[in-house]
Amino acid sequence: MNEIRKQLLHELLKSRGFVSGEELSQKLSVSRTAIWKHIEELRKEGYQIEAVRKQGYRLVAEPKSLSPSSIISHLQTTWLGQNLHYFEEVESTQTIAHRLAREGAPSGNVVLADHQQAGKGRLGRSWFSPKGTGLWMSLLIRPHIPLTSVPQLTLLTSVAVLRAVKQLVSIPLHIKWPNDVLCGQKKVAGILTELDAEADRVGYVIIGIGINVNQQEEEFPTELRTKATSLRIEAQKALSRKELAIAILQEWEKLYGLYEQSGFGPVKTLWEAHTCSLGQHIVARTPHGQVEGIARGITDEGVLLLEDGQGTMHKIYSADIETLS
Ligand code: BTX
Repeated sequence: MNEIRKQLLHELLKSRGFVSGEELSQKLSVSRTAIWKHIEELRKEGYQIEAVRKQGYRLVAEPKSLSPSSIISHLQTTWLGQNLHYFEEVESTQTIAHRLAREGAPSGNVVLADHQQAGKGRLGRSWFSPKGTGLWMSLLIRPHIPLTSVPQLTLLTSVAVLRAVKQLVSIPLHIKWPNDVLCGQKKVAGILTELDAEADRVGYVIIGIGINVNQQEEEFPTELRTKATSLRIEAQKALSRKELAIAILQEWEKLYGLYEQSGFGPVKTLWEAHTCSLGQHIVARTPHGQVEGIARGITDEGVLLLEDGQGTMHKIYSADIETLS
């Protein structure tokens, strides 16, 4: 978002009443005509701004949509999401984030869309991403970590999502290894981590987060109704996608700060406190075959440890898991 517009919005939000055009033009070091032009731009984004002669401008209401300015103006992060790319419709926010990364965009760029026509899940699966009801976003991160540590970021993200949702609504949530946030047995959010790497060096990571926020049951395709749910269905009230996006970005930056400072240990502890996968008899379907056993824990790299009936411990890097009992 344009820097002047960002500051202008900040001034309007700060003041409960009118702020004169003169005062705004002095604070922002631009002409009063420029202020008026930026006000017009904000109105186009859905801000309701009252203008009264000799009194100035007053913010009456913020847009209900996921407009980037309304997110950034409330976002208390230092780097994550400060560069926010919003689209009404995209194929997949992952694709756009990859393109930005290849073009050299810095760590912390975020892509957000109101609707994805071809939302991506893992292993070539698709992610149902209807218009106006969910949160579909991708974070571009350039971490200084070895390739083997990338799964940690998926786990960190699931903790950030769960904690952010809990700030807004009190419903029971748990994490299913590696990437699902569930309410009961149904999936409310999914995470897709993709990376670009050379040898053992991570170039960048794109972390896709998909959350079913305000869908009603009948809005899900029939085949998803038994396995998917939304926050609205569970909480029995609609939630603000904007507030949720802000909470996720803030939680994510905070947890990542902890991760950079103290390593994976503290994040691992939080993940373990919220997971439903450990101690369960599960079957893991991996790209190399199926393993059945008890989920004993995760390693310091975020890899699942599965003990089979013969007592052999298997390291599961990527799989779909199903609980058997
Ligand atoms: P996954 O492969 O673990 O889950 C995909 C599976 O989940 C599908 O095969 C389907 O059974 C089910 N599913 C599809 N859509 C939904 C939904 N809306 N709610 C619940 N279950 C569903 C999970 O992959 C990773 C999803 C990441 C999505 C984000 S959205 C922003 C970013 N952009 C993008 O294209 N993908 C990511």
